[in-house]
Amino acid sequence: MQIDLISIFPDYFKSLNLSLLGKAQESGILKINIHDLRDFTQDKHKTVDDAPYGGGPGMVMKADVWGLAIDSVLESTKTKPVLVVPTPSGKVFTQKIAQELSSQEHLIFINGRYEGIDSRVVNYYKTDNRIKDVREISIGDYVLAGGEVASIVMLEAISRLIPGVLGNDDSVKDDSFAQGSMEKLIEGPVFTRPEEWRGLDVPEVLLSGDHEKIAQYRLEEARKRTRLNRPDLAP
Ligand code: JAH
Repeated sequence: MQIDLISIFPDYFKSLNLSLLGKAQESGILKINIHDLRDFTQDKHKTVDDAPYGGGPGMVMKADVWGLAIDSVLESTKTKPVLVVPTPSGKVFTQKIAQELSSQEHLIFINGRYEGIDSRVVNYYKTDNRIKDVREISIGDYVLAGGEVASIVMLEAISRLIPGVLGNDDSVKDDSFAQGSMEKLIEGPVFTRPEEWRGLDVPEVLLSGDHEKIAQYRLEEARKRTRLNRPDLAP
């Protein structure tokens, strides 16, 4: 998969060279390109924003600069990318959206700052045949200072679903089991050695070797935790 990210703070994406994502790039499964939006300005002050029409607080990012930046990525590829726009006004990001995006050939993330990007940019690319789809996505009901951190969150969720990216495919299988079954549960508690720590014991059933009992125990714990922390998911 190819991923292009455009931002006025490209250094945010240095973290994508670490861990899972770094390995996926080294192995060639993932090709990540970072672009500095200011490279597409045309004035000597490298202006990326201007006052909002109609007045109001803050600044809006300029459509012309964004248009040149996105076009430059499109001119460098023969693919039809999906354009991902992190915004608090988008549809909420879910595991299902992560799965959909993980099967795409090419994603472009455009990262706004200030009060956001001139709305004509998204409208323009919605009807541009060079783009497969435009997805405006929020990662939750809070406002960030810009889209960069939301892009990193989405990229981590997406890339671990790409075959070969996660070293151990079993943990992805576990996710899809939790997703695919009729009852959607959050995971219960987990334990590792030592058996006793500061007077706290590991639940006996997990040491029993009785896999039937263990599965039963984990299901009940997952249900308890789901009722307590995620009543919205509880049956
Ligand atoms: C803020 C551009 N829900 C996550 C999210 C995503 C993007 C932004 N805020 C929150 C944002 C300012 C400018 C995007």
